[in-house]
Amino acid sequence: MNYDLKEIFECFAADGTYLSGEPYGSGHIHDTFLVETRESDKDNYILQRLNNKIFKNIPALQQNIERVTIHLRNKLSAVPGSDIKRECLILIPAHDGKSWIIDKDGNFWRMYIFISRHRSYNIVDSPDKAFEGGKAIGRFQAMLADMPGEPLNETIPRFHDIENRLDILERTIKANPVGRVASVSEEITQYLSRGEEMKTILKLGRAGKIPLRITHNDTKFNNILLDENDKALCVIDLDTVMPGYVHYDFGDAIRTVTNTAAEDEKELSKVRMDISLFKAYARGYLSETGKTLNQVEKEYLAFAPKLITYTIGIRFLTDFIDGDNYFKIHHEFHNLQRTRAQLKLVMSMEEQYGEMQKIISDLV
Ligand code: ADP
Ligand code: GN1
Ligand code: MG
Repeated sequence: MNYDLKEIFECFAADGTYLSGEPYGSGHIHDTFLVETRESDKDNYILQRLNNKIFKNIPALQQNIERVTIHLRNKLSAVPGSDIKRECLILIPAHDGKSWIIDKDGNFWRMYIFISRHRSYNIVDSPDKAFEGGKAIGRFQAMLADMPGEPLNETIPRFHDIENRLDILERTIKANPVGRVASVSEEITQYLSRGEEMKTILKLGRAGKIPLRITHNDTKFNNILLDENDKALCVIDLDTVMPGYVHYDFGDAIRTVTNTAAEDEKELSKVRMDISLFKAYARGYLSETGKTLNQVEKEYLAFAPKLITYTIGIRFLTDFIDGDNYFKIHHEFHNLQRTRAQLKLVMSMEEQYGEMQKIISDLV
């Protein structure tokens, strides 16, 4: 699809003149473009066509992001030497004052300042980077802990609720809309056999042992930008910031930080969890949150990566059976490849679970 990026850019009250616009990044949800401006002393921008099949209420989504980014900006302004434009996302309002526009074809768009001189990684290759990732997410949760006002809108209902994800998988298997079920019977068996154990966090929440906090809910490592020295810079992709358990953020970060291969690695022997990266991330994370988390939250941190890797695996499997309607894919079996790689990673975590528990208990 070709969009008139210049015309869309000009709907926003940006500083600078449109020079060029190109697809950018490797997100699975929105269509993201980098817009460069003509003037070398003006910001560049990230323009996004929002996926409104997935996010059904864009005004509610944008309201969350406005609140969160303003709160973060206020916090950072009080820190001497902070670089606001790079340490927190800044939305550019449209000329009507709203933080999004609808184009003539009914597409929703929003625009952020492009965070300059950042580094973004899909695979993490050193404990130092993992540690910085942990600090970034820990600090993010800590800064949002005192955000005033009503709870945030639930932009995707029951997003990490594993009972919900298992229900959707079972319904999709029954419907078998594109006839793929028979081809994935082994994967279905493997995933379903772990279902009961994965309800642990939900049960702790229901029993009042772990609180709902403001969490990010999509902490894969490419949503954490590092600076030119590979130090934590900014947490991006705020679409799913809403009430959640800290385990969701810890788990998703570990899923991506510790994987020795890509999320969609075809060669499964390359996929495993690197425990040294687990340890480094946990150290960074607990250095920022150790004082706020309760005992039960801490105790179950080691369990969280299995849960979230499993949950994302279930979602890839469901999307494959459903005919690839949710995640962007680049080839026919992409979601299946992702499903298998996540399962392999769950197994690697299961093998190293004892060590993970020991690392956490030594740290807390
Ligand atoms: P998706 O939900 O599709 O993953 P994201 O909001 O994460 O969308 O954006 C996709 C990619 O665009 C990110 O992974 C990152 O590389 C890049 N990106 C997004 N916002 C910014 C920003 N403000 N500055 C620099 N890069 C950004
Ligand atoms: C999506 O938006 P992105 O690409 O950062 C997805 C996450 C998955 C992830 C898997 C809103 O994240 O939940 O964990 O893909 N985001 C949404 O890579 O569904
Ligand atoms: Mg993203």
